[in-house]
Amino acid sequence: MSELASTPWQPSAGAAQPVRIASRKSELALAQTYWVMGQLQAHHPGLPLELHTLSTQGDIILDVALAKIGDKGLFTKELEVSLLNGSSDLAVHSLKDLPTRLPEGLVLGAITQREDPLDALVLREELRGYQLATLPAGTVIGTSSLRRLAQLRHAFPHLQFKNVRGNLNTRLAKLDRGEYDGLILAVAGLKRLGQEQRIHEVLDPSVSLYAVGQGSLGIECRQGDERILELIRPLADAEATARCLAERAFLRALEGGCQVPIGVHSQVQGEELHLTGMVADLEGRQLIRDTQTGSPADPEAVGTALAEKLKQQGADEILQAIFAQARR
Ligand code: DPM
Repeated sequence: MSELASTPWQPSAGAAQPVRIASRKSELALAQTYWVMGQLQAHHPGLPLELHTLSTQGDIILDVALAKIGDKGLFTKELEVSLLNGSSDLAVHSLKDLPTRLPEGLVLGAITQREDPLDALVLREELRGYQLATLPAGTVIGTSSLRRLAQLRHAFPHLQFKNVRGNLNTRLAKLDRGEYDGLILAVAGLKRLGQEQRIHEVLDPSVSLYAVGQGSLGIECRQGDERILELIRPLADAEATARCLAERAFLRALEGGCQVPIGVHSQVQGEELHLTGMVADLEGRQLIRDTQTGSPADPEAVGTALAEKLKQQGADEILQAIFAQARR
């Protein structure tokens, strides 16, 4: 009798159910999804993975200002539908594109370690050496983010701002064709695409706060899907999770989607979580900003308390005026 005969049958790794991963197909989205796939492979050698690429509304409607198409899940909805109808098992998003209220039945299974969350200025080559503060009056800066627009108008009234759409490479191509003098882009996206060397200036949070969740990836899956939740658990980063949950609770309490001038800056220092937030009007005339400190063990309480502070200073009135304007 061979001892092999008594060894229970073990399914080979290849026989496991493949994990079906939903992603947008832009170069940045794929770079992010490949990173997640690499992490899954490293933590679970032999786990079969299947990539499903989908287009979202935000990829299809390219000629309309982001602020005018509305915000609810512009870059995420089609991926969520594929989770809900069972054609994929997890979706990888730029966390900042993911609405703060998820559809019934889906959860944010993991928030990954954060890339630099700050924004950066990228200029035409001929303008090398300039910074936002020193650029000649009337210089044309491209962004479709109301958050960036409001804060930069506030700090640099001498500059002009123009809407820009398209994925990151499309935007850089428009800059190189001379359609803009400069662009404001997330450091995280530039780094992930290997375009970090194009950065001329990183915007200090004292000048411009970043978007909620910027620089982190959110992995979304079905609620109660224990197999997937277990598989993605090792990809969660404790500090990024505390910071991003505080930021998302802040945005949720202000009822803000991704297309409102709301920015944040967060830090974990030992047993303290610091969250700074701001709300501004579109002209950058009125800008309210404050800070709240609390425990990283209860990050959502920090975000909610900060929202309350800003509301007491008139944040609701500013946001209501913006919504009324958008409906017109
Ligand atoms: C959202 C905004 C932008 C993206 C608005 C905002 C930027 C639009 C623009 C919600 N999603 O930030 O206030 O620049 O005109 C997006 C980018 C990344 C994720 C590109 C970017 C990469 C950075 C990251 C588009 N979503 O912001 O330069 O992983 O956070």
